[in-house]
Amino acid sequence: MNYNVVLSDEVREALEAGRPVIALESTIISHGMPYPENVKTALACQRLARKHGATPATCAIIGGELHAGLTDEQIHYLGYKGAEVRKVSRRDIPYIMAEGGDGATTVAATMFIAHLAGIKVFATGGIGGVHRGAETTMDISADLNELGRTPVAVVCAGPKSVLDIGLTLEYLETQGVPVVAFRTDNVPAFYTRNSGFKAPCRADTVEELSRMVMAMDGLMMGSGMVIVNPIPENYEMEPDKIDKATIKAVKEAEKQHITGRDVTPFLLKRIAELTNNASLDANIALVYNNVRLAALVAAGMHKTEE
Ligand code: PSU
Ligand code: MN
Repeated sequence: MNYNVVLSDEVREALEAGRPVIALESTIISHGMPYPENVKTALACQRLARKHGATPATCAIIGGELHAGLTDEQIHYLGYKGAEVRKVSRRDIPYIMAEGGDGATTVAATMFIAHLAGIKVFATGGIGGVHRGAETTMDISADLNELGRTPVAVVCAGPKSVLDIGLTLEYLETQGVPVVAFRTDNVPAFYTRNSGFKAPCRADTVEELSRMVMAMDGLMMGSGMVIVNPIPENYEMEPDKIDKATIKAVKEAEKQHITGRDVTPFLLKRIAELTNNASLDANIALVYNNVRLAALVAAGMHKTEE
């Protein structure tokens, strides 16, 4: 077995030269969006990262090996196979490695790979969190514990409304994870810019964010951070519309006894269907927005170091 992360040429060269690199996840490709939009979006994210000064390292497990930096063919493969590819969170890594299998990595598993590779900033759409009803189901994403134990900064558009946002923030506080909102006082809720929950801290410049990541890293805190970046205004969805679709999807999931790793992909798919794919356009726009910010933050860390 190969315990080293397999780096693409571009990622290896950037890391060796000390140039900015950002991680990108792959569950969003296989389970988070339909084909072919998923492949198009993943490739566009990579171009966008480069444009803003960072080398993209899309992470996944291929043939039992951990990868940071994929070829276009590998991205196409994960997107085309979609939900047939196993969704891999931290707990699944040893199994997939031992089997020599393929896996699309969640935020938790991508953070793990990014850290092994020496990558400190990571962009995605939404992180997992504490699900509504977690007081009985105990459904709390492994993403939150990973944030408490792995020093990688994750740029996202806030917890999705399928989650209990208040409990997600409490859990992150317990895990010692900073949640910093970019240019807003409130925690955004993925499709909408304001969840109604006040953010624990706020930053108005990329430089502040870069310095926060450097502090986390320099102090060797051993834990990560969340940068919440609200969806661009022109893509924001109507809270009512998204709430209705969310409540319906959550009820359906309960009724159909959807559990474990299937919950989040089921909810994402149903909400897209119930909103006639308006949620998909919003999802793509917010991911681009996050990739851009992550690239600037990573590049900013290098500037500040000089
Ligand atoms: N939220 C989204 N899109 C996604 C996910 C979450 O809006 O694609 C994916 C991410 O990969 C995240 C994972 O890490 O779902 C969380 O799954 P779970 O709740 O099973 O931990
Ligand atoms: Mn879960």
